[in-house]
Amino acid sequence: MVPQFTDAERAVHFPTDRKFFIALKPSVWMIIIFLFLITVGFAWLQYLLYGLPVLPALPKAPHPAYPSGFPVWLRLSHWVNFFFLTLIIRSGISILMNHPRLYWNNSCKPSSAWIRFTPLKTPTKKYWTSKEDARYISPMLALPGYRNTIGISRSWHFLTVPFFLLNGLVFIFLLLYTNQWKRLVPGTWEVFPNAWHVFVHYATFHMPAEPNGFYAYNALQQLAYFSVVFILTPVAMLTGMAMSPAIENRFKWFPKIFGNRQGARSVHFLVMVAFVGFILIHVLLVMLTGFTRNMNHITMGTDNNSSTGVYIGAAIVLFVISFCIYAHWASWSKARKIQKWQAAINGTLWRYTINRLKPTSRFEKKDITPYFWLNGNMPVSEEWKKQATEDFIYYKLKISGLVENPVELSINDLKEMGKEENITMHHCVQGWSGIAAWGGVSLSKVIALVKPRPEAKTVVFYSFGEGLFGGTYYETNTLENCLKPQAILAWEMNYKPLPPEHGAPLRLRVENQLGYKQVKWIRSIEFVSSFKNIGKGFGGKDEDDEYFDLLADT
Ligand SMILES: Nc1nc2c(c(=O)[nH]1)N[C@H]1C(S)=C(S)[C@@H](COP(=O)(O)O)O[C@H]1N2
Ligand SMILES: [Mo]
Repeated sequence: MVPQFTDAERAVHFPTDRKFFIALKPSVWMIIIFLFLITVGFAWLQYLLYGLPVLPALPKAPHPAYPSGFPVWLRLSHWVNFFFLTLIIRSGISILMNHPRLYWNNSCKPSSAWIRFTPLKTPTKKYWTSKEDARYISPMLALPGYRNTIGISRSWHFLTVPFFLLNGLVFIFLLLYTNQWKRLVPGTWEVFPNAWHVFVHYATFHMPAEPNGFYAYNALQQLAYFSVVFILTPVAMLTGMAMSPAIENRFKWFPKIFGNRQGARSVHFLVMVAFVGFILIHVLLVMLTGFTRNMNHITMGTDNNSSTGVYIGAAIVLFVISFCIYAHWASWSKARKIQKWQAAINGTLWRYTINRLKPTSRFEKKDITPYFWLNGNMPVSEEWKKQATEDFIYYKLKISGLVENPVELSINDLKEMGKEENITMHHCVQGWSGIAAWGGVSLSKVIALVKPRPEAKTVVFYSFGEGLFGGTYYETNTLENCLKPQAILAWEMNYKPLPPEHGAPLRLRVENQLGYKQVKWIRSIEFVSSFKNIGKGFGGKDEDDEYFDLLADT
């Protein structure tokens, strides 16, 4: 079921090489083998030397110290959670494949990746963009799948996250409000040795004696559920937030909880792997330990062997699968709606919270990363090429639109206005980052010079280069955002003239925004009342053509 792609879309989204590929660094293999040996290996050793450990008896009937049965809110939130988690994981996989490499360092040099989902260890092409580097993923596995679909996959991811969170908060609140928390929160440190003893059973292919899950869980089960609710989910949230430029620019310490932005991204991925691992084992054990009874627990809230629970469970799973098929269809037929919904919900949330704080974070010289990925098609325009051969001495930046004083400025004119220097982190929407020193004129000075009229609310930056599907690359920013201290027009990168591949002669830096706002090869600037009449009207080339986040003013 390949959507009706045009030829250009097909070339981008459905490349000829669609093989799934995964490679880990040897040191990562060593860690996995080591972890396997100290868990499964020791379990076997203990079993062979001392036999199976004895497990404490757990109640099989109502017990005053344990909650009894599963109230309706708990059953509901369990399935609501399943629904949103499915969407979050599937869209997350799509996002991951847009930059199919994970690192522990901010430099993101391809060869430093600890895991990659592309056969290309080190790209050999001189101008190799991160959009070219993206990999295909089957829509059976990911939402919406295919290649270079980050706009739509992010829309799904962020549309579902607030509901997933809300459901989780209601769940935790009711858990604590009732005595159901006793199911998940261990009452004694004995839970650790007991969990190990249960693990020795599983690892050596013995089923431990079953408590009745209606009243109590075994120690390993309890620890697993506890970790999912109280460790995995919060870590997923924190690592997700640590990747955001809006947060990093207000709270520089935040990504450092995980080392750096890439550490956060790697941990975010590992949390996903843990979730998937948990779901697989959880479902398997539900099946192996009295499937019909267990299904009645979690659907009907009854503790018997009638087949109703299995039917309801199957119906819910069918519903979730149907929704995934619908979401696949909607990703192509209703992409604009999904993009707008996402912006309406999260844009509003952000506007009232983080956006009110001033972006400030700056880095130091020692933080500058030796590697900096490239993105965007190099300009093919003759005008730019000619100017490039002349070192841009005849270049004139045209500033027009709703201003009192339209101007044409050479790079020298701009230099005379004074230089601002910023060492900042670049956050590409696809996942990579880099830290560089940028030198250029503060946008607020340029704005003061041209004197925008009161109707001017938005600033458009037009490039010499083209977008992924052709046509002039442009992005807009609110006038307000352009007045923030970190907004500069840069002609220097790392204390040297801006190299052609990074946007010579002039590029935008607005560090509280994602990478796609940092227009390279700027040809002209226009002040307008709204971005609605520019391009397709969504605020930028990537928003127009690739459904990127509509967040004009973070
Ligand atoms: N003209 C133009 N500017 C652009 C792009 C583009 O495609 N065309 N891509 C953007 C994106 S998505 C990123 S991540 C940054 C990358 O900047 P770099 O190549 O200097 O790393 O440029 C931004 N500016
Ligand atoms: Mo990007």
